[in-house]
Amino acid sequence: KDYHSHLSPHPRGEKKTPQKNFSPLSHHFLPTLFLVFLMKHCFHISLLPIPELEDSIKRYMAAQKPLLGDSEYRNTEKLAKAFKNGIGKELHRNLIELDKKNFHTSYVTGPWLDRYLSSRDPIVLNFNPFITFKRDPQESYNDQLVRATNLTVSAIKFLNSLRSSILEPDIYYVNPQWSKSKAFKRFLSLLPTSVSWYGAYFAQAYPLDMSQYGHLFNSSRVPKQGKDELFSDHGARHLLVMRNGHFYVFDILDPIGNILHPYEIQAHLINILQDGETVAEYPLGYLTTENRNTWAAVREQLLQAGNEESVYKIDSAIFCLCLDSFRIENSSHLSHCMLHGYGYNRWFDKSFSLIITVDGSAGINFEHSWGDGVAVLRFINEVYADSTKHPAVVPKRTAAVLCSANVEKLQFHLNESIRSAVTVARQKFDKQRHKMTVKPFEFRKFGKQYVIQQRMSPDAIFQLACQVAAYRQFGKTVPTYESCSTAGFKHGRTETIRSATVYTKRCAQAFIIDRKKYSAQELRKLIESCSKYHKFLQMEAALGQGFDRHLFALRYLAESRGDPMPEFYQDPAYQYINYNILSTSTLNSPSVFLGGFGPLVPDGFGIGYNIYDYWLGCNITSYVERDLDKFLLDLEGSLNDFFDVFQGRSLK
Ligand code: BUJ
Repeated sequence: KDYHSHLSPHPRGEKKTPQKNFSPLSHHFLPTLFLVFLMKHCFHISLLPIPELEDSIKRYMAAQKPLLGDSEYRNTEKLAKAFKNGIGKELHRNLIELDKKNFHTSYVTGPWLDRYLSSRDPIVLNFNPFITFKRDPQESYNDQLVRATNLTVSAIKFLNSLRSSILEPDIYYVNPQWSKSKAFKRFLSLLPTSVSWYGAYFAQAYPLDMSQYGHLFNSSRVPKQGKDELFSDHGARHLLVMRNGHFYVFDILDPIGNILHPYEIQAHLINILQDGETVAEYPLGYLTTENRNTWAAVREQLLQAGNEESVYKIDSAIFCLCLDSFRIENSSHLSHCMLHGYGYNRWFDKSFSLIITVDGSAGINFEHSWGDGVAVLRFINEVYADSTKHPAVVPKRTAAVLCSANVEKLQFHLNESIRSAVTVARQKFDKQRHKMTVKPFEFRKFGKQYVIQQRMSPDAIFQLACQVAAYRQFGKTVPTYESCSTAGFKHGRTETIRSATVYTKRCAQAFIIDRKKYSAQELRKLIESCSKYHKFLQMEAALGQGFDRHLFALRYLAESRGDPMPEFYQDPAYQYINYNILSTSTLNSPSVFLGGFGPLVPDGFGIGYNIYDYWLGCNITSYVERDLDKFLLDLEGSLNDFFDVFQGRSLK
């Protein structure tokens, strides 16, 4: 079945291969993925593919269908056709030529980075996501100082592995029990290097792009007028520590890359904790919460006022360790703390900050332009595993001598103009953060295992529940973004899964408007069709066969050629589909407790979720509390309805 066939027959009249039960995790999907990777390897086609323009337009129209009325749809169809046969064709040809000339990277890397760096919106709340670590299973290790030392040491061990090129390749394991086993590794080591990759492919272990790690350490986003820049200095050996808005640095590596003794690191942190007891009078961290042009201007003033060296030390530090001075009260407080904090003890421009509170809660807030969730998650997993299995320091033991000579407190010369910029930034940030609500939600009636038993996709079911909840709230299907990694390709970043579909719309209407008219069996069929189509879209996106990045790159090309913006992009329907009311992302990890990110639009939701074996959970952000409570109730209602249907009960 051609899943886009509800729109029009395939223009060339070609018959598409049947696509059944495809999902990145299903068995049907894997041979395809296997073939793609094998081909990539054999023919050295390792780049993200540029989809056929015709396919992108078809996928775009399929995604528009549930969002538009009949006449709007016809109008958009007309514009899409004209684009496909006119300027779009030329742009597409041009994009392919450019891509061929830039063999070292993917067609989307430059434009996507540009999109991030050109945005003038504050990065906090709008871009930087957070991910928190689970607590250390040994409660006494959750002491702030002990945890900060252990996580820092493990993070530096990761850095050293990366620098010595001994970090194991990032691999997506389909059968982790087998392919991660010692026996498999032994089998691989016996193969000649030239064919060992094939061994990995046969074991269904797929390598992922690791180029983003180049910006994980020693890096910062630097504000500039019009477009920011990414800065890295891999020669720097110091750690940046923030405490109550004060900045401290100390060399954590010696000149040949050896890490300081863990108890020495701990002693430095004790010094910092003792020194920075009161909040700085003008905490410069607030400036990183500003509009990027405003911040760029103040930064220039900072440099001119004689702070170049201190600013350089912040930018080039290996990473930023934020030692917060309060305890976490509940999950919602934890999310607020990690997503935006109180502003004074953060430097949001840093590639990532490791944040640790008094009760030992720990998390990462990361700047998004340089990398995506997959890279950060691997780092988090390894740091968590190492810090809990091989802790560098133990509780209730500290270094005998607390030498503070090696810790430098950064000093700044601030003039009136800079001081007032800090005050203004603080006022704006405080206003904005008070508008933000974050709430976790847990559903305990079923999880991954149960949905798999129903022969459906867990991800599709959660996405469908969001669609039904949104339909209840907005009375219509709304534009939805689900993030999908394309790290399976060289320099791949992400593609969008458009989880609002004609199938989910039909299903939402059945559950909301006509709920009593349908039998449980009929409703189950509707859910099944959503699940199948979602799995298909998920597979397309993971293989770089979505439409969002392709259309985005063509638009970027038109802009950079100085062309007038094609009518296709001026269509209100194009603007609308990119006004994503629901922004969603999921991750699955044994080390993660919570995660989240702000909504993409002021009246939308940011939904981070995870589907565990026997339950599912999400963490939702919104700027309007009232809406969020209702959304959560509707989400729960939808999941309860699905459970009734799965159990064969009709709806009441
Ligand atoms: O798509 C992209 O290009 C990148 C996306 C952008 N966006 C945030 C807008 C979707 N970025 C990511 O997807 C990174 C997100 C990283 C955080 C993910 C957090 C999800 C974990 C939630 C666990 C919730 C558990 C709740 C338990 C009660």
